[in-house]
Amino acid sequence: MGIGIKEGTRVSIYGLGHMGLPTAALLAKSGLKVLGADINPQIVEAINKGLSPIMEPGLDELVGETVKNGLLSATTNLKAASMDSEVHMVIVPTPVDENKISDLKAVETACKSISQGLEKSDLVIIESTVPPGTCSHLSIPLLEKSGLKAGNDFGIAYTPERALPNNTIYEMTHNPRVIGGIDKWSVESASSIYERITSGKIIKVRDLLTAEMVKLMENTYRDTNIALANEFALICESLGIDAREAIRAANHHPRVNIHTPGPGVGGHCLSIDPYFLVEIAQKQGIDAPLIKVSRMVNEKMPLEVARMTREALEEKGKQVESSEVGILGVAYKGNVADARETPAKPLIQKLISMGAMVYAHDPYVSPETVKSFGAVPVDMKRSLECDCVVLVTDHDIYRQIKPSMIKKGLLICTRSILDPQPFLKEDVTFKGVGMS
Ligand code: SAJ
Repeated sequence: MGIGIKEGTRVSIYGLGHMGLPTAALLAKSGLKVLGADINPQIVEAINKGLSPIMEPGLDELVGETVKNGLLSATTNLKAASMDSEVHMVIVPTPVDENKISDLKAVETACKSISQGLEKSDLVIIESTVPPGTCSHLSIPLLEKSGLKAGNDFGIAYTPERALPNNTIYEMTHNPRVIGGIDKWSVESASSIYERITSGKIIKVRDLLTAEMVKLMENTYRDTNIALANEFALICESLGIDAREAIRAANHHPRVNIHTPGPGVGGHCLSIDPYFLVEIAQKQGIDAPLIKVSRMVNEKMPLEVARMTREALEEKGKQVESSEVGILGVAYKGNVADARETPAKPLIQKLISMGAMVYAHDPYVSPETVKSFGAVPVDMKRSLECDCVVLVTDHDIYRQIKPSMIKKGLLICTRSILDPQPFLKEDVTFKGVGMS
């Protein structure tokens, strides 16, 4: 069975989101004919007009160029996409449900559609983050409903996506790729695809299971280390230590890399992926206390910020019940428009439950999303006029905040983007995660 990835090889990509669309556009730019398949007609329509529905630097141009030259197009007909391609890539979201169990419905739908058009010598690549074992226990059985046998008739590889939102194009074209497959042919074929778009090293691991595990280790490593930084911050706050100063000093140690304390961990990845490991550990009869507790520490941070806000208002002789709180930033991290799993949401809801009137500004996130969290969407000036200003997201725009802009003299800064000194000199109360 031999599929040389040659000019004219047709690729279908299931899921045209933050990772799928950049991957599709980059593969089209490399000369492959790419058919994107998504269940959302608005996304498909925008792409076929040469527009990117995703806000990501450089993506609009890439989509426009590749749609114009006919190498990239999109459809809502997943079965047709499968029938019209030799390489099938699954890059769909894999959230967790209310019990923190993986919801793999999108992967199932994509694999069922692919099996309807799968042919001998085709290659299937799964990129979606999944619990280890998903390729073997879910994807392959669904793909084999085509009557073809994985490994004998078609290839399957797993390669986790690692591009950082807001720097996706650069990371996708430079980051190393980890690839595991059902057999050598699958790994080599998948490698020849990614070598077209990344100059990064291709790291081949022994099998699908190992590659699935690598992705979860990466993001769980970060989540647990952020939890450690947050726990340090709470201890430092109780002792009157500036945790950021202590962390900066500690990180001079050649083998120490303490992460940055913050208001909590958001995003579609770090706040979700660790639960996939907890899930598989439980299935294997193994406990995973560190991973679970780290998630609890990070999920508790928005409530700690609400506590800091209440305490700071009380020190000023005000009650949170009758105060206005101005939130700066609701996106899950700086300079992105993504508010998925953002810590701003539980923070806003907690402040409202305490009786505060909550206003929120974010230059990237829609007023509708802000309203859906329960806050009043306002401009930056209005947020800065509130009894207590809480900086939640490290958008660059907030680096220009001056003490005189904090009208009521109280700022809770949960990110390391402002130097406290100028505010303290101007009698602005400056508190924050890790700062007392
Ligand atoms: N955060 C902190 N302190 C830190 C670092 C981050 O509080 O020291 C917060 C951020 O503000 C944000 C959250 O954690 O709310 C996650 O931010 P992130 O930048 O660490 O992660 P993501 O979700 O934007 O992207 C991660 C990346 N994974 C790793 O860095 C190992 C990216 O490479 C992955 O592709 C992505 O998850 C994913 O797709 O899984």
